[in-house]
Amino acid sequence: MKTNRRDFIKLSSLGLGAITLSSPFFWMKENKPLDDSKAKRYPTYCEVCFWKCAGWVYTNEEGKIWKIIGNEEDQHSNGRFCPRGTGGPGQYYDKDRITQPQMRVTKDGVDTFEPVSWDVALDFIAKKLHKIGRKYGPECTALFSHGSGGKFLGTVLKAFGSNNITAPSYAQCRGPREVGFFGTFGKGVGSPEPLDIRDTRCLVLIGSHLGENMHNGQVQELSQAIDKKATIITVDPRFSTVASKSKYYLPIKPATDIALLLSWIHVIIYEELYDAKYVEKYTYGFEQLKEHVKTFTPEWAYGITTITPEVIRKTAHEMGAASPATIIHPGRHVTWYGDDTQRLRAVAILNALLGSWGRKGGFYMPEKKKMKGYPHPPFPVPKRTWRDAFPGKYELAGLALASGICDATVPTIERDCSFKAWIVNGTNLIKTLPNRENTLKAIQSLDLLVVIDTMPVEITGYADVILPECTYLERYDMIRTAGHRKPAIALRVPATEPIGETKPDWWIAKSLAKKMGLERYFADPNPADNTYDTWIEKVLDWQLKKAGTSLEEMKKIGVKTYERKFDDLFFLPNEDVSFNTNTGKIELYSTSFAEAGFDAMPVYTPHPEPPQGFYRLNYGRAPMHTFGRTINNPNLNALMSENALWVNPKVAKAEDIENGQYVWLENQDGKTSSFSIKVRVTERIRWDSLYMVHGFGHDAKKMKRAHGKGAADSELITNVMIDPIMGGTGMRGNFIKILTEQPNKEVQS
Ligand SMILES: Nc1nc2c(c(=O)[nH]1)N[C@H]1C(S)=C(S)[C@@H](COP(=O)(O)OP(=O)(O)OC[C@H]3O[C@@H](n4cnc5c(=O)[nH]c(N)nc54)[C@H](O)[C@@H]3O)O[C@H]1N2
Ligand SMILES: Nc1nc2c(c(=O)[nH]1)N[C@H]1C(S)=C(S)[C@@H](COP(=O)(O)OP(=O)(O)OC[C@H]3O[C@@H](n4cnc5c(=O)[nH]c(N)nc54)[C@H](O)[C@@H]3O)O[C@H]1N2
Ligand code: SF4
Ligand SMILES: [Mo]
Repeated sequence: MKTNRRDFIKLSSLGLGAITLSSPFFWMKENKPLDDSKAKRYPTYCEVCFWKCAGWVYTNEEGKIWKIIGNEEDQHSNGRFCPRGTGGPGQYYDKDRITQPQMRVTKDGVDTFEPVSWDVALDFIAKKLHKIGRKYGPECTALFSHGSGGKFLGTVLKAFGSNNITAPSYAQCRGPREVGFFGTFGKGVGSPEPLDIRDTRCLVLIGSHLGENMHNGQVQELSQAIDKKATIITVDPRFSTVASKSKYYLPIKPATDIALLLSWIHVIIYEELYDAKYVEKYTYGFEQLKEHVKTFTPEWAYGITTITPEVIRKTAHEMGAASPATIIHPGRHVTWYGDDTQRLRAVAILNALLGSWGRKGGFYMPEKKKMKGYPHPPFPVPKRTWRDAFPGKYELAGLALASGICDATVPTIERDCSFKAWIVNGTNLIKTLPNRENTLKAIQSLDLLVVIDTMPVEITGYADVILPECTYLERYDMIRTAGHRKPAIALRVPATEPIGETKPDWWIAKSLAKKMGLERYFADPNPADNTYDTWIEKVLDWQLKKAGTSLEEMKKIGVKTYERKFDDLFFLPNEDVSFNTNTGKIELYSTSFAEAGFDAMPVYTPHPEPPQGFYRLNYGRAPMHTFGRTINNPNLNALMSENALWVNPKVAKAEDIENGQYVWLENQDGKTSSFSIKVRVTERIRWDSLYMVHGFGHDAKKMKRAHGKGAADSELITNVMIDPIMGGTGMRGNFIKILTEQPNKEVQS
């Protein structure tokens, strides 16, 4: 049997996933089968991040999880898991997991959690939701969900009469990108990003720190592109891993990217480096754009960005020479400074000028397999949605805003609809939403907070009811259908029994629906056999049969890849293409933005600079962790147990601090970090910023391995720069100073 260890190390040797696995994880050693041929394998897709790589979970003769590897058929993983995915089963083995439903009770005037049965917990939730529904309307309930199970709970909420369903992956992540690209191409980017990186000849990364951001297929393609000598241009105030692999590294002054992008557009237009035929055939507003960028010369941008005119011109020429096989990467976490939709418009415009949308080595047109949903009665039509809380605002937002629903939960005199109940599934809003004080204020005004999680994370501490979900290794889930070069589906089945009282989301949702009198929305394809616990198998089998396969077949293959319906991965030469915009063209001048009262073409506006003694708070990813969700995973914690504060040597000198010293942080609003963080003195960060990996500094005490380790960026993000176009929460306008003494000693435990 083949393991993926060789491939895993091969990736690492490029330095992109800068991590080595010195010895296999403990369960891989302990649970190795005596006879490998007796091992069983179960198809899954990984839930450690949102790339959702398909793979195989192997169990030994006793049914214990031995290892997890990629599925060779899968376009997301190409048969190889990233370090986080390989260590994913650590989540299953984590002794700190929540294993039983719990309810908040008051004993002797003190709130505490009491273990309860599922029956009691669901009964309480159902009654409370109905009470809230009768009093305020079902629209006053919301579901926050990030991860696979949201679909089932979403059905409960919609059946109840609310469509306030939201994920932080929009307004805290990729929302501005989707709106910026939609305003240009009439189509968002989507996930996985349809980038033909393996065949690109020039890749421009603007803050996308691929290699630390470990989205698997993309990192693999980046390795291929590097091997094929593609030009990599990295723009980042921090010398990221990929910056070290780049031909050009542009250490931009933070918050000035729009100026750089505009001057690149200037050079590409005025030095005629653009794809003239493509621009002529497919785009609208070229002359307006040309006029708009007339004065945005590299000399103008130099004064703003600190990138020299020579480098700006040279890199623009590289992009032009490789066109159309040039990708200006659209990034993913793009909620930086509040003008992010416009920055992403500029990125989209550059791609359009270089003719890379719909072209080999640029953006391909993904195809998705549509699965038929099992029929259910129509959902009631809600009388209100989250949008009613924001009249005339964020109208271009395509999805509900997690931060918006949070804001609208805090009662104000003007607002007649506040949210009264939240169901929070697989998102740790305390560490995820900016401005924690505001999140807590919202939570305090709720009548009901239900949290469904696998771990006792921060948000569980505020819940009225905590429901323990089993991990992805112990459950069935929806079919994964994300689009790719070819349409494909992937199946997840349980590889082992759920531990304790943990249950899968589908079961939780269906059981809650039953308690609420809404079970008809979870109809059984074969009620005669009366087996509640196999409902999901029956539904999946029904769906899969409609898609030309079956549950039985999918258990054997895990992934099924279909041929494309149309040969339209890329535009054909001279093909007539109609875009889903007002003009039917790629809009360099966005008519929809203009109609909505926004700039039709991006403009640069200066952002505040750190005051004396303060530095800009910058944050990002580490290859072996996903946000805060993996910090307590015994495997991944062993690879990195705390984050460090990246400090430029000049700053270290000025602040009189040294490498390895622990410090505390205080932001512009006087908010201090709860825990200390270790200093890492390095030239790899500009002197105007300090950098840390997001996700650390857990204050939840029950997460024993993670508690108190490192500092939390989210605690220090109190200034939120909201994007007026779509409500994204810009989080990089916070300034911090270094404290060598522990602040607020008396309140620390
Ligand atoms: N300060 C700051 N804030 C950020 C970011 C940042 O970099 N810095 N990044 C932003 C971005 S890009 C995003 S996408 C969001 C992500 O935000 P979140 O999705 O909230 O990320 P996590 O903090 O990892 O929370 C995931 C939660 O899901 C739980 N979980 C894991 N597996 C399962 C499961 O199978 N079932 C259930 N029910 N729960 C599970 C974990 O225990 C954890 O509590 O955060 C955004 N917010
Ligand atoms: N290992 C791992 N991989 C992940 C995740 C994870 O948690 N762990 N999360 C996934 C998710 S949901 C997302 S959204 C992505 C996020 O990954 P990306 O989209 O790549 O994230 P960003 O936060 O945009 O990028 C962080 C980089 O931006 C740089 N930066 C900061 N300020 C500026 C600036 O003003 N200008 C420029 N040009 N650069 C700047 C930082 O120095 C850092 O290198 O990662 C995904 N991949
Ligand atoms: S990229 Fe890694 S963590 Fe994310 S789904 Fe794939 S294997 Fe899992
Ligand atoms: Mo994200």
